[in-house]
Amino acid sequence: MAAPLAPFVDPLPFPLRLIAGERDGRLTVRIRAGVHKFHRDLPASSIWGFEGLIPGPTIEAERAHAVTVEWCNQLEGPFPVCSTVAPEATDADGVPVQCLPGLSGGEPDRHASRLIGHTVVHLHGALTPASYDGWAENIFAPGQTAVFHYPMEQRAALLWFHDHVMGITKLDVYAGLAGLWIVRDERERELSLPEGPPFEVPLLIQDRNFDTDERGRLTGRLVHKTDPEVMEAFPPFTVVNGKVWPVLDVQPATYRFRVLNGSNARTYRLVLIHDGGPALERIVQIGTDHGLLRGPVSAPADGLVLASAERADLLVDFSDLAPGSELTVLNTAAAPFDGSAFPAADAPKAADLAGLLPYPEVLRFRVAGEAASPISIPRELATDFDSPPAEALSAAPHRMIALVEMELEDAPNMLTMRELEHVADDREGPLVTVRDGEQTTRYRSVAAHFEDTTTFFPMLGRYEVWQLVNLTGDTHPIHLHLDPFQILSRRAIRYEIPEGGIADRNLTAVITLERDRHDELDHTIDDNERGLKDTIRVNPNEIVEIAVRFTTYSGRYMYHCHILEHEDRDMMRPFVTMPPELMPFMA
Ligand SMILES: [Cu+2]
Repeated sequence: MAAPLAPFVDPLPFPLRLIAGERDGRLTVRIRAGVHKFHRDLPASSIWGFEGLIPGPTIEAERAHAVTVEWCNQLEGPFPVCSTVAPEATDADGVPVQCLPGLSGGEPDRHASRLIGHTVVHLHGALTPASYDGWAENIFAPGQTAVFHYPMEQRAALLWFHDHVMGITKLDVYAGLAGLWIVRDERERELSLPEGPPFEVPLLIQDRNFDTDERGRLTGRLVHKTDPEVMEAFPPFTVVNGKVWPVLDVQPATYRFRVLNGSNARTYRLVLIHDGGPALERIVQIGTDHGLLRGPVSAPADGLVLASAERADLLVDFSDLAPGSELTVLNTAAAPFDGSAFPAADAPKAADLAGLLPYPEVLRFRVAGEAASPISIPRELATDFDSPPAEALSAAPHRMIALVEMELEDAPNMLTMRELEHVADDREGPLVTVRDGEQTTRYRSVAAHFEDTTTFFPMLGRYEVWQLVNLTGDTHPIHLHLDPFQILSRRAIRYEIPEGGIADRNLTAVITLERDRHDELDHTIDDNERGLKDTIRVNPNEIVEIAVRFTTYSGRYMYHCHILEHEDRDMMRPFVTMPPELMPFMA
């Protein structure tokens, strides 16, 4: 399908830098309406942004140097995004409407058009006291200010801050309320990694759609469009640092890319193409969500997968390339993503309307200018973490969470996370039965919706094992607030859910820990997932086990799917971290 915008004509913008150390750790960030040009040939778009910018400014902080941010809500309506549900999933030519600009016959959602700018800011990946974590219901109105204190007692990593308002995160983030936050530390400096421009380049990848006028021309007005069959928005235009399909001139040198998938729902599988074929060997990944891996790893053979909110710290070597060389980053992940493979060699043919991927283009690099010496990559990177000790895990409480999708008539499907409680063998009623070899364990569902009773009270300092079992057809990136975690296992399951087994709160299912014969996924853990993560992909027909140890701060936090349309409806739950001394007093 011919693109209505020319790719690779806008230079990649670098977000404005706000270096906390130059301002005594005290920052003021105004949250306000603005205008932004997403592409040379698009009219300016109305947006909401931190400092009125897309992306918001990148805040750079030092480990153990606290940062206080005064978040000043100066938003004002009208809400800049037209939100709509198209009446049909495809147009008269059979093209999925989500691949097309415009409203596709949908009515603008009148509730969305009346939003006036309530917000709350969450710093994703930060070890933050609960009162500054951006609880989804602690909303501040236009004219109100929140002063949040971030201790920054954490290792170097790429974090990001974004709106987190109950029920409308998908709209507020889509309107532009997102920015990057980099924590730096001495370990990274010992490794002589590039810091700042030109060789350290943040890449915030998102997808956006725009309205059209009566003649079919793009107007620049942001459109969040879903359809009766797909409740997530998968817009056709990939936007990097605020530009559709930009181009970056690079010197023949090694670059450090700090990559974040900040899309509402889309998962990317990024493949670097040079001379018509994959050039993944040029990429070395050194860090993940919470910073450095123990050692550098190669890109996965199919390409680098990043679901919403996942990050990658990459070194890419252009040092041997002649001026004029061009390399292109393509996305091969169909949407909604279900973990299916796609060979990197086929990336130039990845366009797939049925997979809501009309344009695989992401970004182009054009080699120009002076050669600089390549970086030698140390074999040992992080030295400050190990796998969770076996004795800690054997004593760890286990928590089982089932991800389920309930189909509804005349309303978008509802996704929930069912917290499951172990019950005795003679228990009757709607139960989840898990068969693992000879062992059978039964559970009942004790919570499903955000407002249901809190059932998770992790004790500070103690390891816990969380088991996330996916009973839906799509991959869900599950994010825990507060501390990072490590993945322990990813295993195939098969399951049966009887007719009516997914009720509003109850759940009936039989889960067997063995591969379904129709299941083609390999359920492996990628090398780049063996670091400190805060968001983990849980693929269909899969159970993922993670080990988490909450530290430092007691209070009420959230965990949720980071597909924003899922988080808003209703894949989010609270947990309360508790100091050990107070546990005996819990009823
Ligand atoms: Cu989800």
